[in-house]
Amino acid sequence: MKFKGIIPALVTPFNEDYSVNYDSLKVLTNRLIDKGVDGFYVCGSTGESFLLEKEERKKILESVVEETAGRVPVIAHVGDIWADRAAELATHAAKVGADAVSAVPPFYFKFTFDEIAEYYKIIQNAAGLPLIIYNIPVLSGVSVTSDNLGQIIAACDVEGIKFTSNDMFELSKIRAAYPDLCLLNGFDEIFINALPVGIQGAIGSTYNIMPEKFSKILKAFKAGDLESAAQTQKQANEIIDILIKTDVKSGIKYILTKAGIPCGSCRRPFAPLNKEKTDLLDKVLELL
Ligand code: MN9
Repeated sequence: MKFKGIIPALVTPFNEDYSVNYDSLKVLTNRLIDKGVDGFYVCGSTGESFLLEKEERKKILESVVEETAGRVPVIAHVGDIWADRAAELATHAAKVGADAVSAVPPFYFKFTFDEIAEYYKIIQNAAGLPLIIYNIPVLSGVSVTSDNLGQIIAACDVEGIKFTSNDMFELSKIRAAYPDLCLLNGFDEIFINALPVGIQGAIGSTYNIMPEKFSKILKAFKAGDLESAAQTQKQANEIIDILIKTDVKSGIKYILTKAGIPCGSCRRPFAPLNKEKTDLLDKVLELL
């Protein structure tokens, strides 16, 4: 399988005026490749997709594809509430050389699953690339399950699913029902719990700052050294626990900025970090 291992959901670095900082994006891309990541997920939740202009989403993708230069696969998140905008982004992703497209289900209007299946078909037809469904019920309000996934699979060719949910029972049901599907875990804090279910890898935000910890967990798990895998996950989770208290994306941007890659703040209405939160994050800097 082409999509496997540790795949950072890239943050979108901003300048002080909230414009996209492409210089930082390039430095981050290279730094993560040097750290051994297995791919990139661009303009997802962590990348603040829905706080970006369509043209910015295109340019960010182009920048990552160009800088990556084929060293690892690039997955473009093209999801949108409007199928035609998602299709435009999907066509663009294929044109500029992304390796796959991914999309959250259309949200807000409580679309039927027939409509959701049609949406994925539209995206796939527009891209002609492998399609990875992005299941993140906590944010999208839509749950892709082993039951309704069949409807999407009947409508189009699904390569995989990014499964961002703590429901490991559901994940195992999807694994059992679709043995050939590429399963990518979404919540970094339960990476170790998803491994025995049979995932191929994981897409997550904290791999922007500590991908090596997760590569280590994966390696230890494959070698049968569960104790070491659990130990490393525990260390990572101490950090994630703090990040969740500060808003994960904002916290990661602060840490990257401290590490010499200016990332700015998340776009409004996300609030800039206050002193209480930066104090907490300074602790993370010591733990990393
Ligand atoms: O892409 C990320 N989920 C969200 C997946 O951004 C909502 C995760 O990496 C989480 O940020 C992380 C912390 O809960 O696991």
